[in-house]
Amino acid sequence: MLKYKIVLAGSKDVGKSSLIARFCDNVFHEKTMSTIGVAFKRKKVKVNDNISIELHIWDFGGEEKYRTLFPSYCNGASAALILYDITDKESLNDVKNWVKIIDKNAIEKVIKILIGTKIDLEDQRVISVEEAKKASQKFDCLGDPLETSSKTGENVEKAFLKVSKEIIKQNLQYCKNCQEFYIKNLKFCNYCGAKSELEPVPL
Ligand SMILES: Nc1nc2c(ncn2[C@@H]2O[C@H](COP(=O)(O)OP(=O)(O)OP(=O)(O)O)[C@@H](O)[C@H]2O)c(=O)[nH]1
Ligand SMILES: [Mg+2]
Repeated sequence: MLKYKIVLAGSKDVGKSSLIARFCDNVFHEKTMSTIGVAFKRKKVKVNDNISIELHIWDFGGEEKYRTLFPSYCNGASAALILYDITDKESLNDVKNWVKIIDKNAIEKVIKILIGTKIDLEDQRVISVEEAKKASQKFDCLGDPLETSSKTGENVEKAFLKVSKEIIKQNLQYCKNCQEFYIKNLKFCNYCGAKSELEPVPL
């Protein structure tokens, strides 16, 4: 099983740990403990009938005092989910700080995806979809931001599926000869030995 590291970033209380808890364990808690330092979870994602990957998900405490830990963990990450809370203006302003750290510390290009949280609190929304779209473009994140709710579960699976598909697109190729998936920079399929033709993975 191919394993990929992803990191979750974003201000304190945006809902990083809650998003992971909903995705990995299908639970939600109204009261949570702030993440102290770093936390880690694994989860298998079935992208389609032929391909599954294992995500190694790193969760960071959003409090200022833990930010010094974040740069070294960006190393080797295939993707970063950067979260903002649709009810908290400051959390979108903070996105630029996370992006700066990610871009500076990643050895290879990291896929960045902007994720809005807490859409069940629509009546308290202060960040418009348009505003978030602009931020996503400005910070070179993938596509439009996805808005989620860890409370209802809305779009949570979709967010991790989006990141998984993009990881596969960027890292794997498809062998027409034996229908296996293998690492992109290889010149020959490491299952059947056929010459690579740079076939994108059919997703
Ligand atoms: N209504 C609602 N509340 C949410 C949602 N996601 C998280 N929360 C609440 O927001 C608070 C903070 O959530 P956490 O997941 O602990 O936030 P965090 O980003 O991990 O915070 P730190 O670890 O301190 O950086 C908790 O009270 C959660 O219940 C959501 O989708 N909807
Ligand atoms: Mg947390």
